[in-house]
Parts: sequence; structure tokens; C-alpha cells
Amino acid sequence: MADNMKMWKELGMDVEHHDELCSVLPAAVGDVFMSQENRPEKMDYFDFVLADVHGVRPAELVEFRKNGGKVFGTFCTYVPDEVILAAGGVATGLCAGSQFWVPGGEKVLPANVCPLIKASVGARLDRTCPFFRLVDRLIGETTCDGKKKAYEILAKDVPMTVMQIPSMRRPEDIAAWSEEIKKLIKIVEADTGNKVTAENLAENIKKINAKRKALMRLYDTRKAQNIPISGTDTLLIMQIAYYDDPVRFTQMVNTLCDELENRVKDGVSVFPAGTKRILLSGTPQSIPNWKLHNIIETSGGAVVCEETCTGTRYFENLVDEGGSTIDEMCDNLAKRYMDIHCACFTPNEHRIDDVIRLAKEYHVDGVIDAHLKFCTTYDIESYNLQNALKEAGIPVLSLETDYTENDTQQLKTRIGAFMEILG
Ligand code: BJ8
Repeated sequence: MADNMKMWKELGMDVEHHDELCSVLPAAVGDVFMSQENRPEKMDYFDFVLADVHGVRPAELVEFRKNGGKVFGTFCTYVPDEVILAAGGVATGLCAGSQFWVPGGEKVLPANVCPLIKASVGARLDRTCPFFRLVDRLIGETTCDGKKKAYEILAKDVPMTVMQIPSMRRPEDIAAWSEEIKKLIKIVEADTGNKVTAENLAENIKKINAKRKALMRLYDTRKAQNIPISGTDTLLIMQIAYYDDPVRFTQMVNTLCDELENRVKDGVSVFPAGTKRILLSGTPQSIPNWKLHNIIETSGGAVVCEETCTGTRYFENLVDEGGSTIDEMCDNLAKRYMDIHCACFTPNEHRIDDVIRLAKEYHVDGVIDAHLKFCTTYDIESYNLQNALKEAGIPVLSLETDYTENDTQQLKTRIGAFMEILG
């Protein structure tokens, strides 16, 4: 702790204000995670990372920077980590998931902006998150209007690059994204002083594919009738995926999967028989936002799959490893990343197809489609999604929420009632 304090001060953090977050987090972790029964033993690594979330990994990154390394902060699953790693950099996800950071964002943003954006801006400008302090450059993207405009504010405080993401998926759009990736290569090369070569890009494509495969393995275990791991624990793993060292993370997920696959074989479940299997779709849950998972899993439900960017959108589909030149590899990266079905795309029937496919693959009893307040794209897309689910005979509940606790009771009532209609 004393070392953390020294590091936080050196990072220019507002340590007094940050202490307020540190004082509430352990209780929240206890309530949400430690109260669960029969957790897999190999969650111990992820619990350890969480217990010192602003200490362990930031200390590694501080050390990396002392040795001349560059850290790039990202806000979206479309930004390809492979390119950053190939230049010898480190990528770290920065989306913030706590109400603690929202008032800081509201100092410079209108109140009617999505809490993820407000919290991310607040975490940087209020100097209350070490990850936001130690990045050398932010890499944004033009996925939604709120983010786009918030990046203009952040760009006054820290070097920023914004990638122009197309909003359609025609061949020319995929080619355009490939060009954006090539521009990103130039930027990370200039920052790190390292060249991205065909060899190191190929190596890092394989590295991140291995991470995706480990997560696919994890998710596959949740398709079993007996559910070997809670959705809440899986969500924590997905959140850590955004900032942990990718090789170590892959190894830890695979170790956990060994245990989970044995649990599946042995019929071990973390939920009693009859617990309703839920697919959660919609906007991502950034750390430490565990609100919906916690409510669902203490209301007679089990989240068995997340169709979110802290879920399947993060790891489904591998990058083709067949490219031999940088151009071919950028095209392969573009194809894979443009196959993420975020609501910022139009038309986006692929996402609706995905939700129905996942509902079947994970044998769910119902879908909860949830988006953050003021996220217009997911809010509007919910109409077509709900209709398609109803047509497919899959019960659906649509919710809108934020990071506050104000609606917790109301959510419990609505989710509880939904569990009851699932029979
Ligand atoms: S690929 S979901 S990570 S954009 S919730 S900030 S969309 S107003 S987070 Fe996202 Fe990339 Fe899409 Fe995934 Fe805007 Fe909506 Fe807020 Fe959002």
C-alpha cells in the first residue's frame, strides 16, 4: 500500500480523492464476489488482480515506461491491440465503470451523456485512476457521438489519436478500416521508435488469437447444463482481459478452464437446479460495474453469456493468420474487427442474428437487453432486437440503467418479475 501511494503520487494523482474510491471498493468486492458459493479455485488469480486493481498492473506499466516503453489507452473493442503490441507498446483498456468518476466528467460534459463516457473523462481529468495517468497516448474511435466529442476534450490534456470507423460494412468500408489500421501503425511506430514488421505483427496476431481461443474455451463451459462458473466471475475475467498482460492472462484463463471442464464432467454447478439461464445483451460493463450481473444472480437467474464488448463481441472470430505482408495482415485484421456487431453500425441485423444464435447455443430461458442511459444506438436498436426475439419465441426484458444505485430496487423488482414469467 505504501508503495502504491508513492506510485500514485508520482503519477500526479489526487490521492485524497482517490482514497474515497479505495475505501468503498473492498466492501463492494466482498458483497459481490466473496458472497458467492463454490467459486472455482482458479479464480484466485483474478481475485488477486482485483484486490489490488490500482496497484499490481499499474506498477508493471510504470516499470515498463521507466525502461522506455509506451502505453496506449483504448476505449473500444475495435482498436486492434495486435498493432500496438507489434510496435513493442502495451495496450490498456480505459473505459470506466464507476459512478465515482461521473461527477468529474459532468464538470466538462452535459449531464445527459452516457455514464461510461462521463466516468472515463472524469477519471482522467480528476486524476483518480492510475491507468488514465500513465498512458502516453489515447487511441479513440468514432463509434458514437458522445465519445467523439469527449475525445476532443481529452485531447487537450493528453496526446490523442482518433480512428475513423466506418458505420457500414461494405467491402469499401472494410478497406477503409484497413487503411486506418495502417495509419495507426505509423503512429505507434513514431511513439515507440520501433518498426512494425511482418514477423512481429504475425506473432502478435497469433498471441491475441490465443487469448480469444482461451476465452472461447471459457464461454464453452457455460453452455453446459450444470453451470461451472457464475456470470459475475466471468464478467470480472472479461474486464481484466482489457488491461492484463495478454500472455499471462491467456495462461490463467486456460488454467481456470481446466478446472471448469472438470466441473462440467463432474456435474458441478455454482447454481441450484432450476436457476434461470440468462443471456445479457447490450452495452459493455466496464470495471467495476457488476450491478446487473449481481442483481440477476441474486434474483434466481444465472448469466450464462454476455453479448456485449465485455463478452462475446470481444473474442468471437479469429484473425486469419495466413497473411504474409503487412498489407495482407491489416486486411485480415480489418475483416475480423469489422465483424464485431456494435450498434453503431447500420444496418446491424448481424447483431440480432448473433443474439438469437447465442440464446440457442447457451440454452437460455430469456434475454435481458440492457443499455446504459443516453446510449442512443443501443436504445433504438433494442426495438428490432426485441421484436426478433419475440418472433423466435425467446422471452426478453429491455432495461436502461446507469452507474448509480438509484434504480437498484426497481431493477430487482423488474428482473425478479421476469424470472417468474420464465416459469
Ligand atoms: S464496439 S459497444 S466498446 S463503441 S455505451 S460510449 S456506444 S453511448 S461503449 Fe462500445 Fe466499442 Fe461499440 Fe463495444 Fe457510446 Fe453507447 Fe456509451 Fe458506448
